[in-house]
Amino acid sequence: MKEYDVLPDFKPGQITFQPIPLYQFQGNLKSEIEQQRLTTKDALQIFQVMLINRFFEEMIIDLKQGKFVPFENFNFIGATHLSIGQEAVASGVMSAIKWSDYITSTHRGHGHSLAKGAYRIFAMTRAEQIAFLETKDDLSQLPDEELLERTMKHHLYKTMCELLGKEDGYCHGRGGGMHIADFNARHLGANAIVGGSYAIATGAALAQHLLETGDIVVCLVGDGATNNGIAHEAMNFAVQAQFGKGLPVIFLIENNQYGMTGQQCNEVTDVYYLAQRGAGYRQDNMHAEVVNGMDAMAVYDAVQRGAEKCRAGEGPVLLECMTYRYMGHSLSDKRTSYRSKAEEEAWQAKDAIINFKNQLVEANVLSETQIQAFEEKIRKMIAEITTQAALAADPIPEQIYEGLFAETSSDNVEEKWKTIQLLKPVRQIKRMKEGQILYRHAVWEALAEEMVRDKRVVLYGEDVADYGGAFGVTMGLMETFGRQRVFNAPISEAAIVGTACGAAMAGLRPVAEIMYIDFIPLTLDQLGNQVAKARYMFGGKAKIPMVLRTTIGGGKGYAGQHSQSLEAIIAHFPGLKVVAPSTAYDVKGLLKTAIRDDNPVVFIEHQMLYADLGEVPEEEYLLPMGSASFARAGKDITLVSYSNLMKNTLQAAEVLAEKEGIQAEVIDLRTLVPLDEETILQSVKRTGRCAVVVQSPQTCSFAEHVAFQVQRQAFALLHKPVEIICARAVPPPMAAPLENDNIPSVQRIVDSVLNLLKKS
Ligand SMILES: Cc1ncc(C[n+]2csc(CCOP(=O)(O)OP(=O)(O)O)c2C)c(N)n1
Repeated sequence: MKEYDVLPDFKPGQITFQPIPLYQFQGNLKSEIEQQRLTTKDALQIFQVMLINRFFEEMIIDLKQGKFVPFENFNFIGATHLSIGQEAVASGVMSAIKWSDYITSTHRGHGHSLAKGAYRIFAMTRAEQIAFLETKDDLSQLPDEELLERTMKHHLYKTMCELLGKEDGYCHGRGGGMHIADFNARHLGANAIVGGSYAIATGAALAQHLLETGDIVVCLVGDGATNNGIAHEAMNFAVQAQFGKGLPVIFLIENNQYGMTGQQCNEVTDVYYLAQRGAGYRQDNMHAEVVNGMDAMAVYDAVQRGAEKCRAGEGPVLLECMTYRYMGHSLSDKRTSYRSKAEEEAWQAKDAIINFKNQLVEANVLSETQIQAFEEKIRKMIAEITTQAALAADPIPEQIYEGLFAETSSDNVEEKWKTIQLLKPVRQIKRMKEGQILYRHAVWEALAEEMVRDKRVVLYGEDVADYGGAFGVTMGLMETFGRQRVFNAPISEAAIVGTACGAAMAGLRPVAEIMYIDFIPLTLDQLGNQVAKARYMFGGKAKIPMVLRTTIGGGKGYAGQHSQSLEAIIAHFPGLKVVAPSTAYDVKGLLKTAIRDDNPVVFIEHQMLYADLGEVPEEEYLLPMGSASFARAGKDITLVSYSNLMKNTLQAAEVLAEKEGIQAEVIDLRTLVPLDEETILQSVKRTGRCAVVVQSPQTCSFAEHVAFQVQRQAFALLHKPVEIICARAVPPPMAAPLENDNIPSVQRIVDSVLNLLKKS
């Protein structure tokens, strides 16, 4: 039951918004040092990081244009987006947060990555620096300054290697410049899907909030990204009243005035300041500000204050840093068709680095000559690491699969993660005769057991709390584990999936729910481009222990948008495991395994299975993913199915045996990815015939995949091509006679098998 009643209240009044400050910072480096908000060491680090960013990217231009040739016939490839002009933002942000805070970044993210890594290094102990260097050299006697320099150089080398697609790169050449991540520095990844990181950052913030780490997340996005749907879903997710004042995340818009070429304020929106949008997300405004993004001090000031708010539990912050990209959108954009020289010159006159140099001199931190020497040293370092990176080893094709799946699971849960306090004792599900319980209760038991075992397991989705989910599966879990661990999500499917990804990468083991598989297309960027790729693309370093539970419908007259069987779309993305159990016993054992797995698992239940009874032992057990089961033995034909259609398939096998004397062997796939090809092939080798029964239309269905594998691997043993028994090529219709015709019935399976055997 909810804590609050929502009562009618029709008093006239007005909705008011708090003012959103513009460019409030009026200090400079000198004043910051005088007020002891910054040391000269801090100032030098900010400057160093800005120079690294600028010179590093100037080197990329030189490489592309052939002005710097590391070796003869060197060829620069890859999509590269430069942030020259925007250095004050990257440097200002990273200087204002702790190294243990997280960031997410964008396709224009070299600067973020270089800066986050640099600040990780500034915070490293000597031992950590030596470990980072991955060298056998004895560095114990190296003076601090030299060790630091060598560590920084290694960071630049690893970054350049990634841009050049080398094995030594941060992501082993799997991601490249647009998808660079550095988990040691808590950089959760750049994102080439504009806006794609909004929910990931929010999920990482959810993890910090629930685990009470005191760390925050900075979600760096471009101005263009703010117009993508996920921006809205994520910002609302982050401010939900059920999280108190909200999650510890700073949404930091790096407004360089253009998307690719779309102009932000006069063309593709009707707001002059994107920070204005913060007002709509919270009763008393999300704290929002517009900041001079050409001034590292102003960025530092705003981010530091924003971070303090987040750490104090005062919820998300929205900062819009006004800046400018000097170069084209990408290396191929000449930028002459959409913006004027006068505009470019006006921004260049505000150059962040020139501005900061003047401030360094004015504050007596460095002299002009010292600045020059400092610059030369960094340029030289970048030239050296570039040649080294260009000559570094490429990844080898024999290792192309490395990094796709984690081989680990949470086999041992540390004492500190065990659930000690429950609001209510865990309900005991009563066994019927022969130890049977409902499929729905088997899911419930798996969830409850895993939540007791590990308090990092949290459950959220639409209506899963008080109501127990649309199908009553999670009923009572909230009363036992509390709202912190079982909570309703807004109707924001993309954010549900994306936040689960971020939360999993940053410490939780979320079980998120998408009510119907029909809503998966709403999540496809998050599921297919983010969740599925985050481990491989980032060099096999991320662990994403999340389960996405969803359900298939059909058979209830719910028609086109609530009855589809879209598992093939999900199985298409390498990096996801996909499970679709058909019995109470399997669903419990597999769900527990999925929750413990360190990979993302899409767990498909079927609404027509929830009320089925099945034997489920009271003792704990796990079932391995990737293992099909023999549901019935036979010698004449192999029938392969999964999920609810296992019932019709088994009944059809029964009819075939009784009425026709045909012995069908029935295989329940249980897991679609990884697919247990071995078990199917074993059977087909005996029977020489195979039919696959699925609830989806044939084209690009999972059945086609199974059929292809069987034909490819057992062609010589087959008497006939594999048959696919499937739905018609129409959206699922509502009327009972049409729906009954659409979903493969027992009779249709029997007829298809007879037909197949007749033809043999
Ligand atoms: C979802 C999506 N749409 C379009 C693109 C193509 N694209 C790449 S970057 C970009 C502009 C993004 O603008 P903004 O978010 O302001 O970032 P900026 O490039 O200015 O740093 C576009 C349209 C994409 N990568 N992803």
